[in-house]
Amino acid sequence: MKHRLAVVLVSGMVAAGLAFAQDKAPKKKSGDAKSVTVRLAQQNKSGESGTARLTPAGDKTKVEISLKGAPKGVAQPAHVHEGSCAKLDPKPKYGLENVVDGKSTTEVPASIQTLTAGKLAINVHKSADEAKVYVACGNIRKGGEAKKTSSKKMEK
Ligand SMILES: [Cu+2]
Repeated sequence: MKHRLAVVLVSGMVAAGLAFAQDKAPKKKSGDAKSVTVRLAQQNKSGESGTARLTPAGDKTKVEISLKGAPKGVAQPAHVHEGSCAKLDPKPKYGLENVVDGKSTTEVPASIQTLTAGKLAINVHKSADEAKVYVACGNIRKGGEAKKTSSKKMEK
């Protein structure tokens, strides 16, 4: 009797566990790689803001930065960093072409899945001499928007 109860309990738990696992499963894997646009917000009152467009190019990703308010003729270093704009790892993860007159195009040796899967951010520095000053930054997130949370559960 007691034994049987235990079996029922265990199988119940297994079933629950499976249901839980399946609940988490339907997250689209790699598959359809679409381009992602990252909004670059100004930092340190730079007056520079814009976008970085990430377009899949096979196992690489084309990153196109477009900034408004960038100083004319100044080369501004840009990188992909680990972390978020609020808390950036100062060591660049991937280098990007310098932003000149607000424009920069780079092919980064990482797939768009890789770039959007991790906690990465794109930032632009004021100049080579003043690289410590960040002028714009944007967090790379899937789909570009952080809105569609998976909270299907509905809060009441
Ligand atoms: Cu940087």
